[in-house]
Amino acid sequence: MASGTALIYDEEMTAHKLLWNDPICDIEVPERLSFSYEQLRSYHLVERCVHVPAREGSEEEILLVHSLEHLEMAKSTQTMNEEELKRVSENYDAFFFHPSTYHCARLAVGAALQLVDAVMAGKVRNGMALVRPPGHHSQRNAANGFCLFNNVAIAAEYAKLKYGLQRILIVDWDVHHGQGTQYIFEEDPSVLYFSWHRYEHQEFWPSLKESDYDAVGLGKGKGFNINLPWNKVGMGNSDYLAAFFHVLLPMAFEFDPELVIVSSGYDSGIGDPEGQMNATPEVFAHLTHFLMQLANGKLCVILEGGYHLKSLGESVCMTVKTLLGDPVPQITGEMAPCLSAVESIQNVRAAHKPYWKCLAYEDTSFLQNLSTKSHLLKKANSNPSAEDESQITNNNNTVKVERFLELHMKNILFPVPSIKTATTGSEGSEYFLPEHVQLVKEMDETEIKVLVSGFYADLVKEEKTLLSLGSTFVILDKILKKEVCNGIAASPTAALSAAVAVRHGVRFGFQRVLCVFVGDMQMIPNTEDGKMLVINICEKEQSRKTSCKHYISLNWKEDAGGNDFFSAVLGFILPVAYSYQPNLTVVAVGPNRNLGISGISLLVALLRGLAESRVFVVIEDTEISLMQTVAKALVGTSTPPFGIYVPPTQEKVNKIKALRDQFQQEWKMLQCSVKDGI
Ligand code: X5A
Ligand code: ZN
Repeated sequence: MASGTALIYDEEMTAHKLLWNDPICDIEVPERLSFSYEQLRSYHLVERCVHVPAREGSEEEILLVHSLEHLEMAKSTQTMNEEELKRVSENYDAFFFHPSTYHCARLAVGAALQLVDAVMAGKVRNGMALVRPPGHHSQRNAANGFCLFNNVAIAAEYAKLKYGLQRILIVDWDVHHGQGTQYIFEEDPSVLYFSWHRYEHQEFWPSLKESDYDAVGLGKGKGFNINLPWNKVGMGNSDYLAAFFHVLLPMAFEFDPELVIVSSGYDSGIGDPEGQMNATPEVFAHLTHFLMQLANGKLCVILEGGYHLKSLGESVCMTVKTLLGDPVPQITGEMAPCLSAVESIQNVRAAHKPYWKCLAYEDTSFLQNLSTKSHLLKKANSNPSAEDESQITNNNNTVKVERFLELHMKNILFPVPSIKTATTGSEGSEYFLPEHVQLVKEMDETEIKVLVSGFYADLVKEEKTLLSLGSTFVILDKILKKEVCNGIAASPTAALSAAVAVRHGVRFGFQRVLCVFVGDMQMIPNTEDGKMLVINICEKEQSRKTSCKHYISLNWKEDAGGNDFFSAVLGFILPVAYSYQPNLTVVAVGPNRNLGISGISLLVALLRGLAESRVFVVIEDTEISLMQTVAKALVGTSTPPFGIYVPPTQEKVNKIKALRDQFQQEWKMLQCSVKDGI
């Protein structure tokens, strides 16, 4: 299994720059690259990555996507004087040529291809390429929006050709629509293209009809182009996360890509003059973490836009840190998507309903408006509401932005434990443990008694039960003291261990502990004080009714031979968990588990996104392969294979929908339609 993170940076790409006055283009500066790299250096991230050199992309490689005329035009600019350069530049919408532009653009293409090679050849697991000029606006025969060659599109075609890939996912989280990429793959079902973008009912550049949610692809490519237009500025962390939970991730898991490429623009981050959005750098850690669960972890991140240097640099660092497997920082702010975001999410889900099984049972009957285009909806929305507040405050938000980034600094500096995962085990168990897992000694009986008597006095009488809690305490303490990030224990009484762990965590001072139970659990902790949220995933209908906000029972029996649990994880469990924002997560796997190994490890891997990756897993099942796979998911430096994804049945989809309806008032990240009263 490949490990390591590639970083590609070549100072030569800073040579491309604007030589004359142009208020549209003057934000695409060389410092975007050098400052991001400096920032990576200052967080000591550079030395933790595998340095991969850039190279010039060959003419042949550029021709995989572009026309010969386009290539020849670009080549001819190398020897032009300023006046000539300016004249050619005027042929395009928002592009500038410099004598070094052609060379830089070839390096940008080559850097992307080097990254694909490093990942596909297994030299590294994932990586990032810092490149200029960017690529996603560039079209077969045209430069556009600061882009000359479409680096990401060429990388995808190259990967198809050289490695015979049949399914590639391109995630474009830049704030602009990568219309160039859309045009290139519009009819190609082997490339799933997802883009969210500032749209404002077609008022924002590039102001194209085909950037709207109903552009789903053409011919054989129908269903493989996903546009999520943002019709308001000020979108934030929860809007982006909701878009991933309810649009991109379900479709991506169903697509099951062999490689994921990110068109990684950070102009969608806070402070950016183009995007005017509010998402903080931490959100990019989460987005990266989600995408790392696809394609066996094969993830190539390639820089596109991003024009607020500080915001850009911090977001790049968040991305690389996450690629390296570091704990995922906690996200701040209220966890509820705004009405306009939910509207867009609902529209794109409805538009894609015919093409994706995970959306097949989507209720669209209430949507008489589906054919109503965005610009018509706009009229209905035009009276000022609370939602416009973000737009208003945005006018003078420099102070706010600086404050956000300052807060963020606290986050990125949280200590990274050198050993991340703790476990106890019998003699010899170190042989089946993945790297970076530390074996710890169990506690002795007296120590345990003292601890337990503090809250479960009755238990102190039962010697055997008591002893079984030894590993729970020892590991949990290491997590609480931040000596390790997370841990795993085998226990003959998983439910009890989990209950004790939760109480211990609350006594330690955690305000919110998320507790996920899988299988038959004899003991459910009392959730009345709101300091814990229990999600009980069991096969049998529970006698206890699921009416309380802090106790949720989810009946699930995974289909044999496939993993359909991802639909419940993305559509329900993660949205609830992200709404709750726990400080600690406890997962207990009891007897008669109703989920397969891949379902459980996917759950654990995704729960690493919460509580700064503080997760304690206790497994009753002594099956070595389950322990091993879950330990791998916890470590974060390798991705366990999640098996074959099977789309959920109608019954399952309806179950998720019913739960969503039941809980979306309490746990707002569940909202993905405006149907009933938001
Ligand atoms: C790569 C990128 C933006 C072009 C904006 C032109 N391009 N107004 O972010
Ligand atoms: Zn952009």
